[in-house]
Amino acid sequence: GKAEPRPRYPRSLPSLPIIGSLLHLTNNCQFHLLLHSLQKKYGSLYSLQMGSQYMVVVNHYLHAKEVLLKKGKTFAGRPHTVTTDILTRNGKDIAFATYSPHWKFLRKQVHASLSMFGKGTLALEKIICREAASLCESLSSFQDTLLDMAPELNRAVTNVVCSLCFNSCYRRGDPEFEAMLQYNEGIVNTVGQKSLVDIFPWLQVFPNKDLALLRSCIEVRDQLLQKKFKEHKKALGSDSVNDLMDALLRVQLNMENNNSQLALPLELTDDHILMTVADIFGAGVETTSTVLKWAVLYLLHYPEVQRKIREELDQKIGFERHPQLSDRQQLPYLEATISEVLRIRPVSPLLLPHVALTDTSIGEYTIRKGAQVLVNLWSLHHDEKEWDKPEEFNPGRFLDEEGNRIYSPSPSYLPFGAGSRVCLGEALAKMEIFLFLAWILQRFTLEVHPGQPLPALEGKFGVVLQVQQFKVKARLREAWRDGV
Ligand code: HEM
Ligand code: PLO
Repeated sequence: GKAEPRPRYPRSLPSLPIIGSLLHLTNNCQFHLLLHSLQKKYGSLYSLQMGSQYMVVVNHYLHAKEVLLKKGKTFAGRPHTVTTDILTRNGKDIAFATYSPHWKFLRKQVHASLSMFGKGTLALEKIICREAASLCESLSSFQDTLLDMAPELNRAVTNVVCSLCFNSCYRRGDPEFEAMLQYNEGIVNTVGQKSLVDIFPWLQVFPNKDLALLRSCIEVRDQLLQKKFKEHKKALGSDSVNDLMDALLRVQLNMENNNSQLALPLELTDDHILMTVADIFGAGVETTSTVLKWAVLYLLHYPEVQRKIREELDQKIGFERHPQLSDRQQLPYLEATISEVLRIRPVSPLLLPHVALTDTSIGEYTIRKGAQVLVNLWSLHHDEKEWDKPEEFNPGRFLDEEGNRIYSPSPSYLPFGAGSRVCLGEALAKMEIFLFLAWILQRFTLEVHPGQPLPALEGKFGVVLQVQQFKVKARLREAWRDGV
């Protein structure tokens, strides 16, 4: 008779010695770079064993698209990890929740609210421009001194998502804002797969400094969320839906009233609302501010790029009015620069881990149910067959010969992921990055002191690819001096 074809599994790294070196390397090496370099020896698709977890690493865009798009639903699971379970009350959010009818429903609701507050109205553009104006004001008050822009950028993006989620915003020095910055930093530094407890869950029983820090940060976050939640619940009687929290509370109310009409017995608990808002809030702040910091750092390293953006701004907008969203079409070089920043330093170099929900395959390889899949976006964005000199920062690669913007010169480019887990904030993030950079560069020249060494371009791998701290001088341009 005919024999069953034998399953072919991805080539696997020798497990014991590698575990040893992985654990050793993740502390000071960059996990995504390590996984990128392992391709040389093991090919673009390989597997490794992390503690008890079997992981498949995808480094080529064709495999990535199979996982995210063609078989997006099959690979829409997320792993349980110790730290994200603590962060999200066992996956009651969107980003870290595995596939379920609940997740699907919640994602749909949030998507709908975000587009309602976003594209549908001019309100969001107004909010971003209000924060851009305040950011520029702060920058000019620090004029000619070396400044760490991170807290200023952070406040600007925080206020945008704060308006979106809670219909409120913070002034500089507000203690609640300072507390938020602090707990966010703590969470970013402790959550995610690099921490050992996520590889060896049994380590949890031992006292763990990171875990204790994570817990205390989450406690501060929860108090803040709870306060907002109470305020919103109290005000829900009035008809207006002003923000994401209102919108979700309204959905909850409607569901309680006509649950019998729903096809599935879904419920939207208070925990789901809190964790989802926390997700959007955290994602909204951490990602956008990280991209802005990367953009500023690259503009310092490549002053000719900065000069070209300013020339484009001077030509198309001038000094009589502020940049607005409708200028995006007219500023292809700025748009290309943003695309290039997202290519060369992807915010999320390994996306978030995906999990196979059934037995399936990638290419010719068999993948078993429960396998974790890491899509190495870094490898996609630095593939030498797809990108000419991938480590070179060159916005021109996103432009055609006339300098008009082309969408993407290579299919090996997915800064926001793709498919059923694609980023929910892509439109919002792009609006913010565009407007903040346009406002800043219309008014300021960003520089470091002559002779001062430039901050390094290496990132620090974590739940986002972080920039190391650096200082800049924002010099007000000629046309804006003397109160013009
Ligand atoms: C997920 C990128 C900004 C909300 C993701 C993923 C990536 C990503 C790569 C993971 C996709 C996957 O696992 O396959 C980015 C980048 C941003 C950005 C590069 C900024 C330039 C934002 C903003 C928000 C947001 C501003 C909030 C409004 C989310 C959410 C998820 C997500 C909720 C989880 C989706 C899911 O698991 O179903 N993002 N993001 N992101 N992003 Fe973003
Ligand atoms: C950032 C710190 C917050 O306190 C909590 C939080 C929530 C959602 C996370 C975000 C953090 C980091 C960036 C993440 C986002 C969900 C999607 C996004 C992981 C941990 C990306 C880039 O995938």
